[in-house]
Amino acid sequence: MTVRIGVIGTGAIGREHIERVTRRVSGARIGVVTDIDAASAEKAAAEAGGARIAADGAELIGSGDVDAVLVTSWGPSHAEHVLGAIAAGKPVFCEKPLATTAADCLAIMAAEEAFGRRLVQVGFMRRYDKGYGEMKRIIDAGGIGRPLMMHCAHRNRAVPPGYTTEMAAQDSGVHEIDAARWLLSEEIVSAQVVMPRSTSRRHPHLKDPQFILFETEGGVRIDLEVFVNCQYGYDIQCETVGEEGLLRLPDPAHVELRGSARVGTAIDQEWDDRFSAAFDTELQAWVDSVTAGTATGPTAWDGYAATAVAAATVEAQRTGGVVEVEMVERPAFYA
Ligand code: NAD
Ligand code: ISE
Repeated sequence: MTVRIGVIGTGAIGREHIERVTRRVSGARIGVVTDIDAASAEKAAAEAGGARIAADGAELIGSGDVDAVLVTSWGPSHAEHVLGAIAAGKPVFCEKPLATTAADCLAIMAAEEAFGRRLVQVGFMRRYDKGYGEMKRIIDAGGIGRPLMMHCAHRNRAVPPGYTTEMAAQDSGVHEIDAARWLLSEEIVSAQVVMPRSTSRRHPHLKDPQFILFETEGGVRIDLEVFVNCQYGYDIQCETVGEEGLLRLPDPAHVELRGSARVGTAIDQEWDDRFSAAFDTELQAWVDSVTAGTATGPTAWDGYAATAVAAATVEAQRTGGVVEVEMVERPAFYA
């Protein structure tokens, strides 16, 4: 069976995923695309080897020639498309965030539960990165004993003018929120944000960098530096300290260059370089799960939890205090 995928949103990551499905993922092809920007949809349709263009997300979801839906539009539109796919009984992969409000995430969870089986996979690709995967296996096997602390950094070379202070939590830090929950198998219960002085290399409205401090239900402390105008590259760091050892996320392998009295390796410049292999694995896993008829990977609950923690973090940016995360109890459906 070849899964016929419909893509909603043909911007940066939409086009990346179209390319990946067309060239590197097996068992699927891009059948239909749509975007509110007609020129972007046309370009993407051509790149997909002649995909059909649907008028909008609703038409695409309802089409008989779409088996599964890939949502890569702007965050605020995700809930509408994901709810539409669930109503049509079609598997849906949604880029992060699942939705921009906890209420919308809860509506998605309720719809999926009413449907009776999982249809949603959320695009937290770090779970498919080799280094994060090894960290998870070792922590789960007790290789560093009981985890106590986690030190993380999320550095982007630069961000566009539309990037806001809140996005440090909602758009960038949300990856660490999911990774920490997943690595530690614990929920995050509070957030606090400390603002160092800002870099002069930022857009004037933006507070950058930021230190975010999280606490899990079991008392693990996580510090996260989000620095989205660091200038030198795309740099993701994660260190987990346990009672009997420490795990450090490996830097991506690059050849070592010796010359001019120095030794060094390249630093990836953008997220799509750093996590390219993880994205490939993630989308292959999604296609395989669609073929098998059993959803896998990050769930709507994971999407909800990440959005709830990001919301508390945004509140903490405003108040400067420790803000408790407001979350419902995990439904048995997502156990
Ligand atoms: P983008 O602005 O480049 O592209 C978004 C596209 O969606 C645009 O072409 C826009 O016209 C289209 N669009 C918006 N609303 C639409 C709607 N209702 N119907 C159809 N098309 C619509 O943004 P992007 O960088 O590609 O990000 C898209 C999503 O992917 C965001 O949620 C973002 O957080 C996520 N993302 C994830 C990662 C990751 O590392 N996993 C990286 C980048 C972006
Ligand atoms: C972007 O949306 C992503 O998800 C990238 O992975 C992240 O590094 C970047 O900061 C976000 O803007």
